[in-house]
Amino acid sequence: IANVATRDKPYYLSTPIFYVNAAPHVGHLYTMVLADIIKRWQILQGKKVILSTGTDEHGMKIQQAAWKAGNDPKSFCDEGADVFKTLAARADVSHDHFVRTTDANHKEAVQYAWRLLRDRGYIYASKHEGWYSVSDETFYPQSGVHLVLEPSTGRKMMASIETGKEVEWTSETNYHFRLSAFKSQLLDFYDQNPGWVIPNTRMQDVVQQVLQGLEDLSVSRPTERLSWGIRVPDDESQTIYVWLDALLNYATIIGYPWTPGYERLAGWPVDLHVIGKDIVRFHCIYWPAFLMALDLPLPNRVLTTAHWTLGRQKMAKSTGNVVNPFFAIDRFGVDAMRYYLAHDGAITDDSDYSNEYIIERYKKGLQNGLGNLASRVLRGKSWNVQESIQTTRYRIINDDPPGEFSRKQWALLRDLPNTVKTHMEECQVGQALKVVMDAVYQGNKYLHHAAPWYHVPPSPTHNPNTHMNVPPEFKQSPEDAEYVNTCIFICAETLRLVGILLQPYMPTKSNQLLDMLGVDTTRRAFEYAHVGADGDYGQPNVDLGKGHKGALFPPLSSES
Ligand code: ME8
Repeated sequence: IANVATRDKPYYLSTPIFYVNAAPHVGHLYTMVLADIIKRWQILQGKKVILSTGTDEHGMKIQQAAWKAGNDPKSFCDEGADVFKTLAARADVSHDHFVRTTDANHKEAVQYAWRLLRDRGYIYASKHEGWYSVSDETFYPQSGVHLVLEPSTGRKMMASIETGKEVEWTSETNYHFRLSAFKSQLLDFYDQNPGWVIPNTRMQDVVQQVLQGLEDLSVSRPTERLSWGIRVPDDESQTIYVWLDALLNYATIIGYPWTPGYERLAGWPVDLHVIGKDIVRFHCIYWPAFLMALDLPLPNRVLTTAHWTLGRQKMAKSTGNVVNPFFAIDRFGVDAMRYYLAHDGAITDDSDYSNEYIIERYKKGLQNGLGNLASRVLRGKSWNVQESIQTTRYRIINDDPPGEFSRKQWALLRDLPNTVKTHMEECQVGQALKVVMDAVYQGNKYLHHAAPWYHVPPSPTHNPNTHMNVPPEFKQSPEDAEYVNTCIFICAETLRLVGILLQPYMPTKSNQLLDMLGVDTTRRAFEYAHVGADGDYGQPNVDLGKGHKGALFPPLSSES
């Protein structure tokens, strides 16, 4: 164990596990992609990382959806889980584990946890009475219901004020978890970890909710009402509440219950949960309370994201207001979609999804931004760059390059990796991307203003329009050569740094770019994302002439 304890704990991050009652939409894709970007970022930092995702397969909703589809629940879930797995593969989401709550080891581990909670006195049986809605699968307080007339029949009935669904007075015995006992322990924890929930506004909401008081939580349902789930150990008449079952996935997928002393090696505790803002209460109040009761260390952080809307309405499978993620990937390409989702998907405020925005981002950022800079530097026939590279190659310059424009771009590049790192440490994935893209936009401006083509002798193959001011008898002075070298160096370094930093976002395109630059595959980690870090003075490892010359981001074929 001594040996195990000193080994590094892998960085462990998770997505929620998704309900299989309907097909995935772009909101699910966003969560997966965001988690994958963070995973790849941590790998870039040299960490060992575990990413888990999966499907949430028990409960009334799934049971009913299966019946509706004329399928038995297990086959229905098998098909649903496959669709989410396929989506992860199509989106280049590099998960290490895919948990299914119907997996035998998950079910056994949940029952183990239940027994532990029960034996420690955190679970007790009690009678529960209240207004229950079968379709919402929840109890409502007296203040949450009212008398209405059923629209079709005029029959008087009690219904939920919130959802309009019929409720019935129900009395049942089920098990409760002593959530109320954890109020002060939770508040102490939030107090000691003020940055636990990102963003801070949601952290404050959580604290407020707990301050207002916690009621014990019903954690089982009568099996006659909910049979598609994990049975309560030693009481077949009760089935475990889906959220207790589901939250435990984060532990069961990495081998809970662990041999004491081995949990760190397995990855526990979770470093980061990535979730949508719709499930904050479950992850930030119930989950830490369950873990405290189980005596397990709490997750280090929870990143809660805003939602994607379509026509300003939340994208949700229950309403059918959704975008099919497979179609979107087919149309725009996986890296372009990852780029768009990371760029426009917000943490705090909701984002409205639109194909027009995707096309706009593609044109501005990828085609005219990054793709254009790459082709100007790597295929710079118009300004003779190939000839220049062959004659001067480029040398790594000292950190005081000549000329105002060069100095400005140089300073930008010098700050770039640390600025990106600062944002990523706060899980501001979109902000970090915008900083990288700004380096690209500035790179293009820099090249335009620095205009190295005026310092290169015209060649028979050159485009005369770009050499209008260069007379045929132009002789390149050593200063001209140095100037051109500086420009090529700074632009190539812009591309190299950007290529490294974009790997988490666009794994394929960024590596294609790094191939085009001739950057060795062993020199693509974050430690190389510094100006001049790849090679010694005068001997760059970047080989601009090496890679293939196709356009990195060809025009989108369907722009209408
Ligand atoms: O809640 N925009 O599963 P779920 C952005 N099984 N993200 C969205 C989104 C949207 N419009 N809609 C969904 C569940 N998501 C439970 C979780 S975890 C132990 C159990 C994302 O299929 C977002 O991350 O309803 C949200 O939290 C998740 O999908 C919910 O997926």
